[in-house]
Amino acid sequence: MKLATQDKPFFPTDFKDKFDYVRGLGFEAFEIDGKDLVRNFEEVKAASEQASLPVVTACGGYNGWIGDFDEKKRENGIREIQEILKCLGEIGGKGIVIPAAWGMFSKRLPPMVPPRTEQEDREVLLDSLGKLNETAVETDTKIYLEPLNRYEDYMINKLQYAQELIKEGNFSSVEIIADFFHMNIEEPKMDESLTAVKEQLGHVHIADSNRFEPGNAHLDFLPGFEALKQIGYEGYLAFECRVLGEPAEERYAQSVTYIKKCLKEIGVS
Ligand code: LER
Ligand code: MN
Repeated sequence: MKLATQDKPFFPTDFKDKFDYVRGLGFEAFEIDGKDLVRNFEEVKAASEQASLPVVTACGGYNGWIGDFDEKKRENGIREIQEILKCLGEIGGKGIVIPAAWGMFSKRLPPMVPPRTEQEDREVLLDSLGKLNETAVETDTKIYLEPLNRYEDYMINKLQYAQELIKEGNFSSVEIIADFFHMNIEEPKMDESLTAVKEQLGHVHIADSNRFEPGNAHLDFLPGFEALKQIGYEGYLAFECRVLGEPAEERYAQSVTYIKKCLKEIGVS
């Protein structure tokens, strides 16, 4: 398992400096914002090569969700995700992380009742994923479908439901991304849930129980990491978190050390 990070406000802005800095922190790869990749493609490509830091995944950076209520926005989201996939494919990236719809609706917050039926939601998601699966095949990339917790999304909250959608659509290039922050809320036993989706698991996000850097709060990463080891997961653990306290640079470096220690404890380095 290898460590990757998303961008942070305290990283240098210039991509070459950013990637050197990220390497210096002990990461082996970068997860980029989709629009940063599309808008700065040549610069990102050159910097990634020079710093020997692969840009492996994209997350965010497009307008419109694959499960958007607004058809125009959904179409736009699909178009922009396709553009990001083309750029990722050109630099040897693995794929893009996409939830059904982040922050659009929650069944646990008023008004509680979404404007579509469950069956309609399912059809919309299958349609979007079908289109994106084709682009992923063409660009040799993957779509990493992300279950979010009940307050951030209402359509896909659990790994198992993402797995059902992938199987129903028979999508060869859609996989699951498991995010420890969301799993901590939605999965009764993270290790069992991870094991149950081992065939489809393609990517992982890590943060602690409070969405800040791993190691600052009360999430026990070991059972989940042990399950990942047991199922032979060899992909990335991408840090997706804010950083608590100052100086942020030091806190983040301590978090990398903490995760490496957890991996060592289960015999993975
Ligand atoms: C949002 O909480 C999240 O986990 C992101 O990865 C959204 O794609
Ligand atoms: Mn995530």
